[in-house]
Amino acid sequence: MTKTNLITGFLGSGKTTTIRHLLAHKPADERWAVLVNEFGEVGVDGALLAASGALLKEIPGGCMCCVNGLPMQIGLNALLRQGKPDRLLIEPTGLGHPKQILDMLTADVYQPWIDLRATLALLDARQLLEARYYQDSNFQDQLAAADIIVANKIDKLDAPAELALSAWRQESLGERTLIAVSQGGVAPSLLDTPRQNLRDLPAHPSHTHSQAPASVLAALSLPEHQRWRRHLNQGQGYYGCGWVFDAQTCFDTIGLLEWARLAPVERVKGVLRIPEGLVLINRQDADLHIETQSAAPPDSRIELIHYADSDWNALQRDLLRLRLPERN
Ligand SMILES: Nc1nc2c(ncn2[C@@H]2O[C@H](COP(=O)(O)OP(=O)(O)OP(=O)(O)O)[C@@H](O)[C@H]2O)c(=O)[nH]1
Ligand SMILES: [Mg+2]
Repeated sequence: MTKTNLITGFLGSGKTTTIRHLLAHKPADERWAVLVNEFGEVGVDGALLAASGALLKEIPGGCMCCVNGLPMQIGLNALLRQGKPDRLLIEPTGLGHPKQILDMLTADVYQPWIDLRATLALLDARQLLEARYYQDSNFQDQLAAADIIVANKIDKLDAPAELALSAWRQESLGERTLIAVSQGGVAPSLLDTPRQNLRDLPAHPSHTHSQAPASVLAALSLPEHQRWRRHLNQGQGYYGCGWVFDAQTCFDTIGLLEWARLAPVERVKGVLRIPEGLVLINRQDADLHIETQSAAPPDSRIELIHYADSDWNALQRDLLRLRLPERN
């Protein structure tokens, strides 16, 4: 049986950062797998996790609790049967609700395969101060479903956020554990905590995505001779726009970083080719994280997500201008 944990938390709260930390600190003799599902069509978290060496399966384009869970079941079956991992970490989209996923993981069919352990919910306590977050049913359900609350980004907490966290703790934590960390610094041993939180969560039948189910399964690759492609997505009150560019497209590093820093959206994540190799860009509001690596990526991809529809054409025009002329 594969020990399995759900790593939930709202958009940009630090799920992928936590999974990267856990993978970097896992027992050396264990084989771990990650199933990651993203709101955007373009799938960037997989690229962020690619260097970790874990067995990886991505489900972009909506949330895996929808479309009868079919994409998730296919991904899950492939990982469990082919990979036979010792541990599986599942990162659902930050804009998804956990009930269907937990129901699926505890269904009879998975009993011989999955040993479900504690669910962790990442929380950026600054979001407890903003109605747009704390009134969001996904935000609430993710916290309600968790066995362990991981208050991440403590380096960023000011006095009001600390007060909000302490009030939330008194009102809502109950018997559960809360740990405060930065950069997802969770000890792997915490993953073995048994599941304790068996409360019945509300389902959200009205939850829909703009994409047809079939598109969720469609391989996201560029047709031959096409240099780039854009993908729009919408659901859960959020709007996303992602671009994929072919392997030859290379971007001006400084211009690209400025574009990513200033784009008037809540979330930016991408893995793109630059003259030096590749750049990983990960921005949640003003939290910007950049890493460079020397190997060129198989393609360039970037996703923007915002709580309102945005002028994607203007953003696209500026992004396209940052492509460097090709050297022969
Ligand atoms: N300052 C600070 N930034 C952090 C911390 N943890 C994560 N971040 C940053 O927060 C942003 C989002 O982190 P991710 O780990 O990608 O968040 P996520 O929950 O996986 O995001 P989605 O998958 O898009 O929902 C990135 O820019 C991270 O570098 C932290 O402890 N402190
Ligand atoms: Mg993520």
